[in-house]
Amino acid sequence: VSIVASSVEQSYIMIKPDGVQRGLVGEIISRFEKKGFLLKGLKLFQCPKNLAQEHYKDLKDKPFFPGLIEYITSGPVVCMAWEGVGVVASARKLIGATNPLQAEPGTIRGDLAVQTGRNVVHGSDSPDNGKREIGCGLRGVKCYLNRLVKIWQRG
Ligand code: FUP
Repeated sequence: VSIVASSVEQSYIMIKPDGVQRGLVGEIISRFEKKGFLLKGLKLFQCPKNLAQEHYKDLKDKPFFPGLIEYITSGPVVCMAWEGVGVVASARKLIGATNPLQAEPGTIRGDLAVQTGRNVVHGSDSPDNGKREIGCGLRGVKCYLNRLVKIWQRG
């Protein structure tokens, strides 16, 4: 991945059900925090089938699509919006190759996973998909955060 972005972007990062079940939430969040990106939204969420299909709509004709939807809906996921300059491409470097056996050591998948179908985390592949996927996975979260800020400001 070559990183040429110079503008502030948002990437949708989702810890998949295997990452949550294996207790890797803190480890994964920590890698994005240490890198220096900003966590803008987060929720623990049991993804319904129709939303999983919408999130992965570009892959709907692939033979692995039904198995992918079953996996993503098999337990809660952690949906996050991370913000920063070049975050979309950088997050994909931090995450590593789709097949964890080909992912470099030091990447999340390279260090923590072995199977493509259980690769613990998702990251948007473009700034436009970042916006679209945050709209899918974090629907409702932004206005919830804004409400909380208002409540805090009121004291
Ligand atoms: P990535 O962007 O690295 O998550 O990879 P893709 O968007 O190509 O694939 C999305 C998900 O589909 C992967 F995380 C796992 C699943 N997949 C398979 O199960 N088999 C494949 O051959 C390719 C992808």
